[in-house]
Amino acid sequence: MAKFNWQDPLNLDAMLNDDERLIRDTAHQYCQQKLMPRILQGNRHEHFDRDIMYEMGELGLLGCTLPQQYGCAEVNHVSYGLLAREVERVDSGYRSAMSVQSSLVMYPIFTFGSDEQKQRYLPKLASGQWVGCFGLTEPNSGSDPGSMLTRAEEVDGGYVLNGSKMWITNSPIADVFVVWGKLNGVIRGFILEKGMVGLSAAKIEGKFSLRASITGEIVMQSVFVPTENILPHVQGLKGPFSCLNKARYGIAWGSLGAAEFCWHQARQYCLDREQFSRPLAANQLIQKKLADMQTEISIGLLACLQAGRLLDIDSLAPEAISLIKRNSCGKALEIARMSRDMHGANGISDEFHVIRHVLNLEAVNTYEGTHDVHALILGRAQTGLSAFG
Ligand code: TGC
Ligand code: FAD
Repeated sequence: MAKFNWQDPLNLDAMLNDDERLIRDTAHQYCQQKLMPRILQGNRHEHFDRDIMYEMGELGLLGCTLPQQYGCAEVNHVSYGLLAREVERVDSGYRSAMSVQSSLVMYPIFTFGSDEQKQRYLPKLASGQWVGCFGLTEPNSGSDPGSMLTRAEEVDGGYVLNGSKMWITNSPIADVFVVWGKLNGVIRGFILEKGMVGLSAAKIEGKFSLRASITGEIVMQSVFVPTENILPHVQGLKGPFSCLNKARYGIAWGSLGAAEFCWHQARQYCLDREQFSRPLAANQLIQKKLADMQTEISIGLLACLQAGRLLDIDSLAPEAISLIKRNSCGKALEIARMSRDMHGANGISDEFHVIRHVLNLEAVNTYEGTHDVHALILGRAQTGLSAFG
C-alpha cells in the first residue's frame, strides 16, 4: 500500500522533473536562510531591503522565464510558479517585488518592446541592478482600468504624459516605470525612467498589509518621454492584461505557499500546546481544520501545476488564470485566518508570523483583480453576459 505523505498527499513532487525540483529546493534554501531572518523587522518597520533585488537577480529569480540572452534563467512556467511559492512562503511582499519585476516590467518589455528597449532594460532588470514598477491603477480607476485618465500627447520627438497612478508596488525605489496611458483615446505602454522631469513617486505610508513591500504613487506632470520609449508592439487593454495573466498565474502559486506556511505552523502549534491536559491537536475540531487546510492546499497546488503545464505549451486561457488566482487567494486567506485563530493570543503576535500572512493575503486577494472581479470574469465566460456594467 502506498504510504501517505501528509505534507504532499497527492504527490505533487512526483509530477515535477529533476530541474524543477532543483529550482524549488534552491529557492527554498535561499528564502529560508536569507529572507526569513529579515522579514520580522522588515514588516515591523515597513522596510524593503533593496539588496533583495540583487540577490534575486544573482539567483536567476527575476524574469526567470525569459531568454538567457538577456541574462535570464529561461526556465519554464512551472518553475516560475514553484519559485513564487517558496518566496511567498516567507512573505507576499517579497513575492510582489519579484513578480512585478518579472511579469509586469520585464515581460511587457520583452513581448511588446523594440530590440533597443530589450537590450537597454532587460539585462539590468534581470540582475536586479534596476528595479521596475508597473503603473495601471489610478485613484479613480482600479477594477476598471479602461476608465484611466492618464493621457499622452504627441509632440516633437516624443510624447508628453500627464496623470497619476496609485497603489504601485516598488514605485518609490523604481528606476524603470512601465506606465499605461491613452494616446488619441487608445491605451499604450510607455517606459519612463527615474529622473525624468515632472515624474515623482511618493511612498504610501501606513499600510497594514504587505508592509515589507514598498508601495507608492506615480505622478506625471508634463513628463516628456522620447519616441523610442513607447512600447511599439501593443495597443489597447490587452497590453496590460497580458502582463497580468503572467503575474496572476504566479500569485496563484505564491498565495498557496503562504497558506502552506500557515497550515504547517498551525499543526506544529497545536501539537505542542496543551489545554485541558492534552495537545490541542488531539481535538476533533482542530483536526478538521487541519484536514481542510491540507485538502484545499493540495488540490489548489495541483490546479496550479496543471495551469503551468498548459502555460508552457501556450494553451492556458486567461479565464483559467482567473479561476486559479481567485481560488488560491481566497482559500489562502481563509486558511491564514483559521491558523491565526488556532494560535489563540499568540496568533496576533508578529513573532508567530501568521497574522502577517493574514494581513498580506487581504491585499493579495484584492490586487491583480479582486476576488469578485475574477468571479465576474468567470461568470461572463460561462453565460456570455457581462456583469461589469
Ligand atoms: P474587456 O472588454 O474584457 O477587454 C478589453 C480588451 O482586453 C482584452 N483582454 C485580455 N487580453 C489578454 N489577457 C486578458 N486576461 C484579457 N482580458 C481582456 C480583451 O480581449 C479586449 O481586447 P480587444 O482587442 O477586443 O480590445 O475589458 P473590460 O474593460 O470589460 O475589463 C473588465 C475586467 C474586469 C476583466 C478587467 O478590467 C480587469 O481584469 N480588471 C481588474 C484590474 C486589475 O487586475 N488590475 C491590476 C493592476 S496591477 C496590480 O494589481 C499589480 S499588484 C502587483 C504585486 O504587487 O504583486
Ligand atoms: P475597486 O475597483 O474600487 O473595488 C472596490 C470593491 O468593489 C472590490 O470589492 C471589488 O471587487 C468591487 N467591485 C468593483 N467593480 C465591481 C463590479 N462591477 N461588480 C461587483 N463588485 C465590484 N496596481 C497597479 O497598477 N500596479 C501595482 O503595482 C499595484 N500594486 C498594488 C499593491 C498593493 C499593496 C495594493 C493594495 C494594490 C496594488 N495595485 C496595483 C492596485 C490593485 O490592482 C487594485 O487595488 C485592484 O485592482 C482593485 O482596485 P481598487 O482598489 O480601485 O478597488
